[in-house]
Amino acid sequence: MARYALGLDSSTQSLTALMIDVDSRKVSHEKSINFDESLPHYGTKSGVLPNENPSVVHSPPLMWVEALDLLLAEAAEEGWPLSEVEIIAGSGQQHGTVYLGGEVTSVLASLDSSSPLAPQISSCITRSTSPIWMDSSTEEDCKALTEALGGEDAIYRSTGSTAYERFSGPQIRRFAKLHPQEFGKTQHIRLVSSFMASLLAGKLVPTDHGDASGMNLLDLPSLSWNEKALDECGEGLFPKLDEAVPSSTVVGSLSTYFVEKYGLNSEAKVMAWSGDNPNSQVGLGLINDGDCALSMGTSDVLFATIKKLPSDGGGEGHIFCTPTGDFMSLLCFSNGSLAREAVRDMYSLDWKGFDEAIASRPVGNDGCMMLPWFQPEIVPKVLGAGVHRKGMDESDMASNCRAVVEGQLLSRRIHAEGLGIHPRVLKVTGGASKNRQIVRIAADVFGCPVQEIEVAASAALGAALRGLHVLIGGDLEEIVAPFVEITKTTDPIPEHVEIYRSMTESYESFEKEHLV
Ligand code: ADP
Ligand code: XUL
Repeated sequence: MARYALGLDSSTQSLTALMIDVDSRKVSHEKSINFDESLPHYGTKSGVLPNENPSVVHSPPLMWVEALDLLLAEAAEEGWPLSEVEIIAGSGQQHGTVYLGGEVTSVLASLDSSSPLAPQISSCITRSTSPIWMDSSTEEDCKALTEALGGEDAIYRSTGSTAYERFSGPQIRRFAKLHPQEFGKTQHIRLVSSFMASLLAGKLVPTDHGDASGMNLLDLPSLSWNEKALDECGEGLFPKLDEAVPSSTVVGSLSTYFVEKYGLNSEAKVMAWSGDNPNSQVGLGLINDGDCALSMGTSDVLFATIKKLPSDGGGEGHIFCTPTGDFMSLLCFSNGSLAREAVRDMYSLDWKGFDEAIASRPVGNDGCMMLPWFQPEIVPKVLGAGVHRKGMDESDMASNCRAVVEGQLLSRRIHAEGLGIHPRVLKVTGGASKNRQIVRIAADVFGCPVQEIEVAASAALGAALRGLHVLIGGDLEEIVAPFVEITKTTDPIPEHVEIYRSMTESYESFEKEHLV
């Protein structure tokens, strides 16, 4: 009989399932359902509910519940060997919160497999919609929390991030202040990850350290809740949250609901779920200290595994606990592909034309530079969009094409180094990692080899790999390696590295000049 590890990923727009065959160590099955398309009755667009206030971004938690039923029903119908699944782990979009009444304990313990899941859970939900990571309505709450913890530096040192609007602590505070009655009825709060894991286990299960680090509530040095932060975000918050646990914790066995309904294995273990970024740390194979990846999608995200909490960091980016029991730094740059596209489109180019324009200019662009803040930037914090140029103007097509890419990558390196990240090798993924010029400049700016990697669903894969590791034990790096395919390596060219090193200081000053 074969054995399988199942990884699920409840993301903003979809729910994905991915199975690994334990013996062949290969991905055997994978499928996704898109919320808007498959569950149109919730009225979401790209997984979120329309709202006239653009800073309020919520999703219906029952949609995530129904998606779980639907995905497993489709997998069973397609003949997935669900009875041979030995472990289930998962991943959730980070920061989103689900609010539950006291009856959830008995409801979860007695789920009826002859009826659908969502209506059974519905009576337990005390806040009908869940704020998610795209919500930015909690500016006031962030200020109050920062003050309560003793300022920006103090909150960063304790929770790994300064107060962010989308983080769960400020979100909980806003709910407690605006809707004290509903908050009073709420006896349990879970993140998307721990809510979904609770459905599978048929009981409330704790949030893992990885996802709990996206709340501004967990004290990372001690891995326990920061009591001052809890007090500030809502009365009696501790029992509502429960203690957070290491991501490798097996939190229970599978609820009979899923065994009876979909023929899943009654012996299957349920692991703590984690956030999508901590799961991707495993799915991208960033296991060792300093392992680093740059994902160049809509935004550019730089992840690095670190064994020790940085003593300093200037409050930029986030530090999250990882499933491997280490930490990761995450820097999110909002001006990623959209900024590159904006420059490309300014000159009506396609990507080929954009590359030719870059190639026509010398490395270092003769000192021409751009701060490509086409929209507000997260790192460094720039609230008002604005593009700044040095040594060139907008009419110079080729210089602008080279300057946007060089500027972005210099900025990635400067801010990564600010967090103590000096990659030996940089893995790149995402749409823009297919671009030869961008990859060449990345290798020369970072002064290290750049490896292009092919991973489809890194969060679901990371979850399944966490499960596999618990099943078979051994060295995680060895287990993960065959799943992360390196398609090409680009080595740095020493003369180019030198040029970028000598440009760094002037780029940094240029950036500082325009930060208020
Ligand atoms: P996401 O996961 O955020 O949707 P993807 O990783 O799929 O993003 O990447 C999509 C982005 O990749 C697009 O916005 C596009 O600008 C960029 N992209 C695609 N091909 C190229 C290319 N040849 N050169 C540079 N950027 C590219
Ligand atoms: C990370 C973040 C996003 C969500 C998206 O801090 O907000 O990456 O996790 O799923």
